[in-house]
Amino acid sequence: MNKKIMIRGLVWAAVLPALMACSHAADGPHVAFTQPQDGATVGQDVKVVMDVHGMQVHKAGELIDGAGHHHLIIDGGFVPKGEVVAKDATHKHFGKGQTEATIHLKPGDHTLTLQFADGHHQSYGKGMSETIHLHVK
Ligand SMILES: [Cu+2]
Repeated sequence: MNKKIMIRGLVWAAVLPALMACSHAADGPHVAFTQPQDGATVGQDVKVVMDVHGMQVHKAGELIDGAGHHHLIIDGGFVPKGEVVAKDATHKHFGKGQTEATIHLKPGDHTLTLQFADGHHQSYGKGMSETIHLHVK
């Protein structure tokens, strides 16, 4: 009996990471929110986990082919390719190469856009962005 339950637990431990893996259909480089999920209801302090596929995360400063860093844009949408991402209260840069952050949002409905940009903060465009909708309690 106990053994059966243990085995069931082991099966879940093996299956869960696969279920949580990136569900993007895109073959090319792209970014994705690991957390939170699109459409989620969250508290005002939101833990965000940012992922990139097909490119490398590198700290800001120098231009490196195939590398860049994450940005979060609150209620703004993606930044067109080549444009420098603004730096203000609603445009957050993760120029140290961070892939996790906690941001504060006011109650209500918001969009959160993950935008990858190069070492000079020049956007890689819509194809390297993802926008999700959040409801903040
Ligand atoms: Cu930047």
